[in-house]
Amino acid sequence: MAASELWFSLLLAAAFAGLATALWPWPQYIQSYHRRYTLYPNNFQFRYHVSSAAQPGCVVLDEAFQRYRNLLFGSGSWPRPNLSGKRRVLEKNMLIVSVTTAGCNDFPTLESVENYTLNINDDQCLLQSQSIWGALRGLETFSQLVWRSAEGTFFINKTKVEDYPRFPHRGLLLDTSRHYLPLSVILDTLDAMAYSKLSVLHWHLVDDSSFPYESLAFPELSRKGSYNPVTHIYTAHDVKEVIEHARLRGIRVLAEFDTPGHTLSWGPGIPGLLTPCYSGTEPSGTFGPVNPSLNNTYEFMSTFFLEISSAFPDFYLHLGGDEVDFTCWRSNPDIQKFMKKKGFDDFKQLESFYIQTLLNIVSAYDKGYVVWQEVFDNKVKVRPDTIIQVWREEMPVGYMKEVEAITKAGFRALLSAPWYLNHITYGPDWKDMYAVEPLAFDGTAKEKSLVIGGEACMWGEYVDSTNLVPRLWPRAGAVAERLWSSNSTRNVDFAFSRLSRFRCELLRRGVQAQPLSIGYCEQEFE
Ligand code: CP6
Repeated sequence: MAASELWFSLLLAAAFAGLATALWPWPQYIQSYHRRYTLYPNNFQFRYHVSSAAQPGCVVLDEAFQRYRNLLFGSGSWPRPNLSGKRRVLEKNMLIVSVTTAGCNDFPTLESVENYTLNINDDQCLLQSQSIWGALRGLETFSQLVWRSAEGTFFINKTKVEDYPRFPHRGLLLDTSRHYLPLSVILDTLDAMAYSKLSVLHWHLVDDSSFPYESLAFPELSRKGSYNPVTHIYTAHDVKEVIEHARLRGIRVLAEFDTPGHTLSWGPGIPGLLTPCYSGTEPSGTFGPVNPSLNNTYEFMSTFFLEISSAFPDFYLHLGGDEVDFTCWRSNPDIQKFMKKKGFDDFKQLESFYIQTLLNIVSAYDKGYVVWQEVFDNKVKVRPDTIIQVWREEMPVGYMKEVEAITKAGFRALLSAPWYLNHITYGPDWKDMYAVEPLAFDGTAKEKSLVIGGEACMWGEYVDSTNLVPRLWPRAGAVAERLWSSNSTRNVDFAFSRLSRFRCELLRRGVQAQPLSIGYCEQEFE
């Protein structure tokens, strides 16, 4: 038996012996022991270390302490466990938290340091991190280490964890255009993202089907472009709530306003924005992508993205740029004239002209940007710090070839092609997602360092609030672990046993996660 297999068997044995090694995602380094300590729920406390830079009043951690206290012990009171017999109590029945920098009012960023160490032994129960974001990750790990015996006593084993993410961008894309998702569903999704240490909500807010974002500068957009301008919109207040809920969990909100394609819902609110398509010499009455030949288009985009830049505090905006259909542009005589004037002989050049102008507008607002891979494929001149997101599964080349080309050109890359949660098949499809290796391409160490992570995508054509949650969980967890844990954490049997338990823990926490296979959870019947 190879050493790694032996180690794995030991771990499995430990898991079945009731040792709380069912962590998800698996940490970079962990040592756990049989020795266990009792926790007393009634007076268990989270406490700031005296020398911690963050102290009471730090909202991010104060609120996290409350959440995890509730997740662990609920809000009820517990019978005092009997103190007879020899029993090791968790040192002071407290978790002491210490961070080296405060930053309690900050937003998490791509550069946030999420490292933490957790030490639970005879002398201490201590969570240390550089930043509050690392402390949040460590609190989640702590909550997954606590377990309850059949008699209802809470225990935590002697454990040492040293942990940090493999990739900083661990995203989940939600599409609120094809179907509207109620605010509460988005907030609940952020909770579950935190349970699996995901760090970015990619909010694909608007698309062809509907425009639910209520713009202050252009209220007609949602008035005319949403499914219902009263019930199916996100107000400025809703957006703030999503961003704050995410911040308190160390999650960034990356807003996408996709242009020039995927914009049919913008048309009714902004007359003249979209290209009128022609059949022969007459307008056909249908519309195509944003009209790139008009000054008005760019004036509108300047004002619109000025608003977006301040509504979403993250440094990055997602500007889309995917799947631009040239048929309508080709049919329109004004576009043809504009092409001739500019000397363009190819619609990719026209697309590039539009995107470049838009990128310059957004750059002037001190924002960075993410774009879909076509922007790179069509050779649009972009800023060197642009992030390119790979979504195409095979065509025209394998997605790993695309990552290779992007990083070879010196750009940062995000991988989402292998991670479509909206695609479902019969059976354990999470295993394929789990098996993906984001750095399995020909490249130098420097090129590989340009892969900043990836995203699980939940495109909304066939998904709304009735089926979102079970389709997301626990399958999104497979991507979450691939992006957090070491590339050597890839044993599928070990993952299966932990992910099954994580799914049960999700149920216990109120997330209606679907089963991975036959079996049961104790919690199902509570
Ligand atoms: N919607 C938008 C989509 C997709 C994209 N953009 C998409 C299509 C097919 C696959 C994956 C994603 N549904 N706006 C492309 C990024 Cl396989």
